[in-house]
Amino acid sequence: MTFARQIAAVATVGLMSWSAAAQTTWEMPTPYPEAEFHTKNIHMFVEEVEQLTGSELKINVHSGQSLFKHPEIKRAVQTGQVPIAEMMIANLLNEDPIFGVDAVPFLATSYDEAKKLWEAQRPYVEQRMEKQGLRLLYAVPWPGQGFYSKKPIESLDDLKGLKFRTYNAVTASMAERMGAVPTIVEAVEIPQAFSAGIVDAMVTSAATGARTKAWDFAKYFYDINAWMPKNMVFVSERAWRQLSDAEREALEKAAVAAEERGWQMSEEVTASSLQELTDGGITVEEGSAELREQLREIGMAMAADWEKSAGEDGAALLQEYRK
Ligand code: PCA
Repeated sequence: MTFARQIAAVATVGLMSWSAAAQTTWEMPTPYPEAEFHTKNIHMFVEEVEQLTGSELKINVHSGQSLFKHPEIKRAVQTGQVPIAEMMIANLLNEDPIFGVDAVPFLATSYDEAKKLWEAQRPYVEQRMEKQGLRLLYAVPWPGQGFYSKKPIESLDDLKGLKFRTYNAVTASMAERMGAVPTIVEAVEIPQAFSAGIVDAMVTSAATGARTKAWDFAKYFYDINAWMPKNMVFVSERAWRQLSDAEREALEKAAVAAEERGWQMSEEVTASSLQELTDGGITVEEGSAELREQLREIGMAMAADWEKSAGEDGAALLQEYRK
């Protein structure tokens, strides 16, 4: 063996041992803060993936919009800037109504109903993601949605003209139908939006109310429990294909576990967050019969609009859900 060949051989062996030990490190953005249960669940998911792959696949979580803003996240995955991310599914409603069925008020208001709705929705979401080079891993719901406000809300009259924090196009449309003035504000920006006087009321869950210390800027929580929107964790198909079979299996296994665990966490966090709100000094109410009736009417109008826009797939999805 010539000296040059020897060097080449050593280099090859070096490369081989390097690639055998090669680690893939993924960066993963989420819009939501570290303290939120969705993010805690993601950390457990990531740990399980690392453990199942013997640390071959590592995922660094970037919470609270620190890497990408919520509206940029899907594109960041599609364009290969990051291989994996979390976002709210219903934020894609403008792209396709199928993504927003879990934001239709009063369609699914318990965990059992939400689960049934997800079983009916899932294949359509997967299929639409697939067409865009994306792969769904798992989805987890937020606790039921309600309204926070500085002043008491007896009926929609009290919401007229109120500057109202919403988080996507569906909630903005709902706020408009209620006579309020919507402004989209991301969860991590809620406290500043209130202290800057940009909003005086908001829609969100007990969980996000507790995480943002809503008692610092609101007095009432109307626990309407009108819908349970979901977050999803998804990967780019291209990044997926670059993984080994073992790594893909690990991701799939950890995703199944994360989905199951996440649904449980969501339910548990509902109760503990309501307690935190009360302890913080928030008055938690179901809302007056008048308010609930008015909201139900708005919900029915929104459901009808959704059905109209969602076409055949929407009808099939609802039929499956109601079976
Ligand atoms: N928290 C998130 C989405 C829904 C929720 O409960 C938010 O308010 O942005």
